Amino acid sequence: MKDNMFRCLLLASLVVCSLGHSPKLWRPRFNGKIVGGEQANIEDYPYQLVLRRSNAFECGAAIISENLAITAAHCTDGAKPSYLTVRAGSSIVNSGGSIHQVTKIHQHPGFDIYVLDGDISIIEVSPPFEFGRGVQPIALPDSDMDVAVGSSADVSGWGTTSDDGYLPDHLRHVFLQIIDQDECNQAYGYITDTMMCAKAPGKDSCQGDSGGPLVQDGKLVGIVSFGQGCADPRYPGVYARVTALRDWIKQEVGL
Ligand code: 4AZ
Repeated sequence: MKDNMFRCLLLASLVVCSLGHSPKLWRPRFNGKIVGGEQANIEDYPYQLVLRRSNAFECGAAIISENLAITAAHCTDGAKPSYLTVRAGSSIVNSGGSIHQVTKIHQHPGFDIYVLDGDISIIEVSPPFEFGRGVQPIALPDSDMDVAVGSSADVSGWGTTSDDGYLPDHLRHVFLQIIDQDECNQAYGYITDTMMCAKAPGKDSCQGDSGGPLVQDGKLVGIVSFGQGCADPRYPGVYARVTALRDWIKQEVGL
């Protein structure tokens, strides 16, 4: 009897302990998307790049001219250009398209690694992109473009399909709504003028989408920057606000 009780206790603690070790097992999972999005074809997102560091998937990026792309500063921070390459013209993260060496990094001088203020880098690549059906630049917005609260924007990438989830092989995208700056700051407390927030129920960018494009009306309005978790209704996704960084881009590379 005692023996049996001991066995029960042992079993119970094993169950409790293993639960304690894998709490994520019990978290709701969103169904296989960027988070909550769908598969996308590179021909519909021809500006989308894979940014690789030492040949491993690192981040997203977006083509802005024949030899320039934009990504997040936190994706290039501390890297030598020679460590970085981009893949253009492929829906698949690890194959196809063309590979281009990064030759120079223009990291925003105001980039702050702690709060991710000014989270933008322009990268120069060689050889230049060969524009075609799956390889095209995305237009930059004017600095006075109105990115209205409640308006829709399209984010794409090869990031995880749930918080701490799997990295998909195939490009995905999802539509989000731009949200009010004060509302976003209420969630985080350190939202600056170079940031912008977007969300939608059950939808978000996620780990690995960083550096990738958020597009509205054919213009690059945001760069995936950070978020607390993914698709958590309390925490919108945060993007570098390209309109606020527009003058720096012009000054830095003349575009
Ligand atoms: C990341 O770690 C990341 N939900 C990017 C975007 C978001 C969260 C995390 C936004 O790359």
